[in-house]
Amino acid sequence: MEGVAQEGFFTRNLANTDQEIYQAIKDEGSRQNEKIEMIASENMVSRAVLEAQGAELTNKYAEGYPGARYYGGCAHVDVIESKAIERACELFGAEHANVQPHAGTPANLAVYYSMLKPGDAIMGMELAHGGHLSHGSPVNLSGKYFKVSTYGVSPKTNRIDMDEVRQTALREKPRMIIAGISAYPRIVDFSAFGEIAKECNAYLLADIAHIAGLVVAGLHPSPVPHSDFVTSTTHKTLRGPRGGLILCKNEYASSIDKAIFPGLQGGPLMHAIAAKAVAFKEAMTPAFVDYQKRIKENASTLAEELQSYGFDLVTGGTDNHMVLVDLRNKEITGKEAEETLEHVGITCNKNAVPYDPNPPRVTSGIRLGTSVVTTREMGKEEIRRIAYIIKEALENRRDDDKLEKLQKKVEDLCRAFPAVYR
Ligand code: DSN
Repeated sequence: MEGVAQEGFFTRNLANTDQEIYQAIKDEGSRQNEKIEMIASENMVSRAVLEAQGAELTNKYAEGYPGARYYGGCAHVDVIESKAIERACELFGAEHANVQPHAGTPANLAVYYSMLKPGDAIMGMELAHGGHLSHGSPVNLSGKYFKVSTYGVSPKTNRIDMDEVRQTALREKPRMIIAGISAYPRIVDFSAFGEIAKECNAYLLADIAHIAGLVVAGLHPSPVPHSDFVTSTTHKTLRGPRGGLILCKNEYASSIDKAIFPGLQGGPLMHAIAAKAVAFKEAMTPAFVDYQKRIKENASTLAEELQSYGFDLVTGGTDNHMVLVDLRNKEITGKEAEETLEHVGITCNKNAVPYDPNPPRVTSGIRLGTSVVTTREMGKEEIRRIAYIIKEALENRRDDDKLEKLQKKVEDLCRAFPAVYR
């Protein structure tokens, strides 16, 4: 007999259960479809990844690892996590993978926790020059628990200066060096980082959160042969669900696994791990390699077009999926640019440029990425149109009629390249 409280529990859908949340999700789906998404750290997953992420696995506790769990009933989630681990290792040519980190920052914290003690010295890239909060920023746990030194980009080239990295490392003697970026449009020389880490007897952690897809496709040198640890998110160029990943040599496998569980996290999110496994499978295909090539081509086209309109780009161009625009010569702040572009339907983020005179909530730049528009199959022609809209919007930001016309152009583009899950 069905109890009143249970009625429809297994059958009633979200629309009939919770209109407010259902509507907000639908609205977000429409926003994603109707706007041009250029946040460099975002992407759109396949229908298959989305399906795995929303599956019954959300019900399962599975603390521990495949074959060594603290709960019964783990036979099927063991299959899933084992596949995810196997695929991650194959994809990146790694000896060991931990697929449980909930996101990129916990993945980094787990690496620190596995090898370091509070007060140990670490060295990471200056956040204001394109590094990441979890690489030793004073407002992050990594900056509070460790003695941090930083390297930055050269004031002349805006590129990482490997001589400076070496000198700082030899002087500061970090136990761990972090090579990784979140706003840097050029190749990271992991091989040179590896040499420096060896010379000063430091561990090397490479954080490839942004560039993992390019690494898989062979379009950015892999850090795996040069690093003790590699961390990544799974949702940026890699185009999987939101989540984290750690790769390491076998000698560190047990320390890393213990650092994630029981060290830092409790139960793994098995639905997210299933979605990671699906994304890793997708990333093994020639279509994925082709997709990464097109991301890079689109970023290069965007860079060339913006330069032709007189925009200054940090480092003068790009080697990856992102373009960092220095807006100072256009006399507009990053904040104003982000707001203006949002108004016409292009979503991006304000971003500090190296040696930025403006504070982080204002900034002098914007960061633009091409992962999402490339997922929508936009190519060079569409990128040219987007660059034109960006230029026109920023140069006519007080002209409401003009902005309205540009908004229509964005809508036309989005209609021609739909991104709707069915
Ligand atoms: N928030 C990510 C980014 O935008 O680069 C990094 O954590």
